[in-house]
Amino acid sequence: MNNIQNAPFMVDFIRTVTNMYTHGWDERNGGNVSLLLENDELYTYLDQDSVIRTIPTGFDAPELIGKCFLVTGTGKYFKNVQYDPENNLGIVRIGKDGKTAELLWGFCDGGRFTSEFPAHMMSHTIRLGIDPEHRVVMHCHPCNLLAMTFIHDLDEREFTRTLWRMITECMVVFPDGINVLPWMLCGTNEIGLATAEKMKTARLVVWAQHGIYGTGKDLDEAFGLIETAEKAAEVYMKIAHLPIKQSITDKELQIVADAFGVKAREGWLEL
Ligand code: 2HA
Ligand code: ZN
Repeated sequence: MNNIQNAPFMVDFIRTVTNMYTHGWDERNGGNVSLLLENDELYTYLDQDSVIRTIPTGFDAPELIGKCFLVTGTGKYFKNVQYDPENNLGIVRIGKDGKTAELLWGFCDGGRFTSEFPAHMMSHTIRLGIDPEHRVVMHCHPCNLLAMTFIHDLDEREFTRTLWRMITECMVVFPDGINVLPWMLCGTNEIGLATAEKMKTARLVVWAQHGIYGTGKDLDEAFGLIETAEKAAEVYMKIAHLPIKQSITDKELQIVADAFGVKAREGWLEL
């Protein structure tokens, strides 16, 4: 068996959550990430028959049976992951009943996966149905996006159009836009279902007064989506209270979309 701590997916995951921490997106135990692994690759590092323990998930995910995820632990701090991955992270496989997670590695102090596991697994299910290359669900608390949910209309079309206008390349990075959930209690199946529903039409979902979810085919893509949206929100928070002299028009946003070969969310530009 190869040493799992050297696995490319492990190295990439640890670098990513460390980077999220240093960006200030994950105070204390804030944030959570899950990465769908390739079983063939994973089983060169782990014995697939050695289940450390089973953990009930509290929901049913028949589409994910047999799939394995590297996921952050509940109550764990992103800042500590790089120093003790086996305690702060875990690899779980969704069991044959669709309702149990089989721990294959990690959570070595008896811990378990993130409290947002329902939102992660339900979002994986939806995104995989849309894009078979989908692999990552990422949640964090970036300051400017959060701040924006206090002062901006939460209508997702208006929220997105504001962000599209803040940096020319936003249209290229998230042409599908950003969906928005009103404030809801976190860590529940209800917010998981609501998040997954929003994932049907966008790879970014804001939780008002809480944070954001990003998804993608790899860790860089999910990170880059959040990074770009957060940068745009930062520009907005710097200018929202100032007189605006000029901006990017919807016509110009369409020119960007055409130039980069992307399609803006249907009906979201006023042309
Ligand atoms: O505790 O971010 O949403 C981790 C979270 C919950
Ligand atoms: Zn959170």
